[in-house]
Amino acid sequence: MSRTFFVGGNWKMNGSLDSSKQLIETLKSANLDSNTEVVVAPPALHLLLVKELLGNHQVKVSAQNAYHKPSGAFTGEVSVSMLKDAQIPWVILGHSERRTLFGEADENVAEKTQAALAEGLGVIACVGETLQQRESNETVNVVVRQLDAIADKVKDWTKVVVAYEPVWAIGTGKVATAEQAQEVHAAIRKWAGDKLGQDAAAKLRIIYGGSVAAKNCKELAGQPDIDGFLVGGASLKPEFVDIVNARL
Ligand code: G2H
Repeated sequence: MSRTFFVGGNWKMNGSLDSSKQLIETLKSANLDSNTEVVVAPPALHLLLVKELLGNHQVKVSAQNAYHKPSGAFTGEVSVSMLKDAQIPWVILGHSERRTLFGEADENVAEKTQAALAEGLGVIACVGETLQQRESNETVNVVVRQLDAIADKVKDWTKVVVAYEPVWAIGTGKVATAEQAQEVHAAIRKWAGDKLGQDAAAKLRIIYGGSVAAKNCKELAGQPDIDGFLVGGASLKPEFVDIVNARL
């Protein structure tokens, strides 16, 4: 089963209108592997600018979060319906920074995923364990619990990309080894086979996130169950192009 390689750039809460423009200019002038699906996720305030600058380019735009209710008294939130209205095709949900810093529980991530898919968006659904959980051999249990919560509400996973991001590897420079990542990706695919069926599991894209850089992406990309990356820090640098091209 060949799955289209998927690379997302999660810009997090970084940059300015000017630096966002520059990043898009760099991407537009680069030679990107045409077989890789690429999205960039700027801060919400910059989404429409980035979308307009990209036009019909291969690179598409993603939000970093959204709220599941369509509208109403939810100060500070942007809804999945608003993303649909603005033709933003992707949204990252359940990132560990949302879970840890903003108190999002498995249930919240699941209801957001359900709402985003109902609006026709693609979802990059993030899962991953903390260092303490890894050291107590709970990695697969944690990831399965996070995925089960989504699967309780979502039956069709065609437009879901699962991002496995071990929390201990995020922004720390401590990348999981290719073997560590592959082991968890294989466990996620096994979970998908049991829960969603073998066909859905074979088609499900499972991407890795956590200190991905030009220097480590090729080895990770060579693993059979690693279908791409969610990139934070390095997506703000020209080396993002090398990561997009990891399979070349
Ligand atoms: C993990 C990743 C992007 P970084 O959060 O989602 O960030 O590559 O900086 O570890």
